[in-house]
Amino acid sequence: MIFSKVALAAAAMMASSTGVVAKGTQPGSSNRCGTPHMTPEQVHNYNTLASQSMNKLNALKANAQKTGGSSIQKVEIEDLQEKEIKIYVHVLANGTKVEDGYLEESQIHEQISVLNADFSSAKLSFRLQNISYTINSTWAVGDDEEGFKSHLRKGEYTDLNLYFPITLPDSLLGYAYFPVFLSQDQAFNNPDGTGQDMFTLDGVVIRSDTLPFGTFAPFNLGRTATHEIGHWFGLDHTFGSGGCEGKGDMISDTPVEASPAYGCQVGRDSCPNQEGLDAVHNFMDYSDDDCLTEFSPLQKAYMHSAYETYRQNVYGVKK
Ligand SMILES: *[C@@H]1O[C@H](CO)[C@@H](O)[C@H](O)[C@H]1NC(C)=O
Ligand SMILES: *[C@@H]1O[C@H](CO)[C@@H](O)[C@H](O)[C@H]1NC(C)=O
Ligand SMILES: *[C@@H]1O[C@H](CO)[C@@H](O)[C@H](O)[C@H]1NC(C)=O
Ligand SMILES: [Ca+2]
Ligand SMILES: [Ca+2]
Ligand SMILES: [Zn+2]
Repeated sequence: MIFSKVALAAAAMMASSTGVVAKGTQPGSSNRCGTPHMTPEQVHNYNTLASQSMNKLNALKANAQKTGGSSIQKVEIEDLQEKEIKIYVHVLANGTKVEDGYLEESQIHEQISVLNADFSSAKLSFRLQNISYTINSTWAVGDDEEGFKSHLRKGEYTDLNLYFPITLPDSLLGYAYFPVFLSQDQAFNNPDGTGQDMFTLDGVVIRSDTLPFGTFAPFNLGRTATHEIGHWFGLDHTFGSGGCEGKGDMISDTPVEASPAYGCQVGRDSCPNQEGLDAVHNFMDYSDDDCLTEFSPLQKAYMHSAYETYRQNVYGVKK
């Protein structure tokens, strides 16, 4: 497996229609997310990028302290250049009734509002470009991923496509793809026109009942989208690939966490020998929607770096 799919699962192992299997989940356990492990190459690239973001942030902090002015929080915000991301929404329904997954536009606007609120402190905002509605009983249950994406994907690699089927295979809540060096990966992975087209697959797929006012409590406040879009911006889970040793999520201001936190376990300390309590309120953990409230300063800086590096500098690929 070259490319990992980032998946948010209610339970069980997942195998997507493209044959990508996310590892790290245990069958039968209640896992909010069927996490991929990044490929060794991705870990290397992402780790380098995270160090660069951190150095930049530290330099700014040092400078701010010298000039005696702003607080760390303020510097971090001031440093980031506001980015507006275009969103294309694709509703995959089984008919034209609400119970067929034919979402009301107001519910989609509410989801975009949640995203704008959750990402505002990161200086990232979202603008809804268009909504498409497709009635297809296969796509409405999240099957034939390559089929619906090759029909529906819009915009450039800088733009975010959100697909809302009624449900997903294997009890998934959603999944996304980490950004990649697009032209490089296509050349590598697709030498004779076979393999995955990472431009087409790029985007986020989410069960539509996880949207605000959806029925999938306690995951119905729209935070599945926030979490998955965090992956789309290159963030790993706060617990990385698990355990108290190793690189974790490669983000130095999130405490090392041994395993996902569920519910809202405030005060949890899964790695007592490592500094800090688990970041159970972090959008990149697995807590219930109403417990997820924040990104860390370095995660915010990192999302900008990854977006600039992977999404705004695509050479030789124009679709
Ligand atoms: C889709 O609609 C058909 C009837 O039109 C129905 O038999 C089927 O159960 C529906 N599927 C879902 C997932 O709602
Ligand atoms: C919006 O999407 C619909 C459905 O796919 C399409 O017919 C329409 O042309 C799109 N409009 C814009 C402005 O992209
Ligand atoms: C509906 O999905 C099927 C199966 O993926 C696909 O073959 C078909 O073209 C789709 N229909 C439409 C109208 O897009
Ligand atoms: Ca960390
Ligand atoms: Ca700890
Ligand atoms: Zn995830």
